[in-house]
Amino acid sequence: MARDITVGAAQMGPISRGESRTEVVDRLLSLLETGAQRGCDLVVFPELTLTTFFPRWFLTDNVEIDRWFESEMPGPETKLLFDRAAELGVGFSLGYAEIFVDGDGIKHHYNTQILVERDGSVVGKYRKVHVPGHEHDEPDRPFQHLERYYFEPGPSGFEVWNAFGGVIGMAICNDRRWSETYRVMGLQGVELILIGYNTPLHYSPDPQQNALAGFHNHLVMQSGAYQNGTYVVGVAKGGIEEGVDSLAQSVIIAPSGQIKAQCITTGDEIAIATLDLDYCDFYKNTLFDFDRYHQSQHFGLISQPREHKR
Ligand code: CDT
Repeated sequence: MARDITVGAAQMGPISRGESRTEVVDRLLSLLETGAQRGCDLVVFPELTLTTFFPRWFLTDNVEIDRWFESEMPGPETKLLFDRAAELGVGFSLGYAEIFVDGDGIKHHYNTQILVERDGSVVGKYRKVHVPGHEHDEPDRPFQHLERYYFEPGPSGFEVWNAFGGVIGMAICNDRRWSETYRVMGLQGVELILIGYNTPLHYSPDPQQNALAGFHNHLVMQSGAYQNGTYVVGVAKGGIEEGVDSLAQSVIIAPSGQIKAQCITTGDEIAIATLDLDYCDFYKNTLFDFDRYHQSQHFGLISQPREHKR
């Protein structure tokens, strides 16, 4: 019997600097409702979904900085999303800026994504590992990308979770360009990787890459899917946000590397596909049978036994 899951890639259009969390959550609820009406089990939202992409501004006031972050999830404005998702029986994945205070009272700032089950419970949390951009104020750029100023890399690497009847992992934006992102999860038997992104169409360090942004976006996710026998869902915050044009082209990719569904606008839009997770085995048990063919002894990367292996 097929292990089907219907997934929605809930792309967001621009979010202005002045837009409140409540206004954004309204937009998320609308996408969630559409997803539910169209049979989704899981709706995936982009990176830093709840606000504008604030790392484009250099801020120095810690109180002002922390206003862009969530210290609890769900918080007062996001609880509505959790409650409605549980009522509808639809799970979701949400990217947001997280403040975490550790046992020693030290405050950490992460670029985070969570996976929420159909009953509203958080089953997994991932904190972005590959933090791109620059650490210092560079006001001469047309716009800044100060992720390395605001976020520290997540400490836990790439984990997977048993949820939605399959094995699910998460990655965030720049992570998708790195092959080890997929392989580390692939070796844990991942069947569905959820990736949110904010990708400006202008890349200051090397503008000749601008015209290739869409190509590179699909190239890395399609090859990551194929080389690890997994579905990949890539979800953008696209369109012109505060003067910065960002890539849309959200996609749902099969383990064959083929695109199963894609958004066609740069705004709020949901692309939906029903995925048979058992289809991963056509790749996991043949060309990419890691137990049989992967040369783990050379790389120190060991595969985990897979529950669903046939
Ligand atoms: N958000 C994010 O990770 N964006 C990067 C662009 C970085 S350019 C400085 C990406 O890889 O799409």
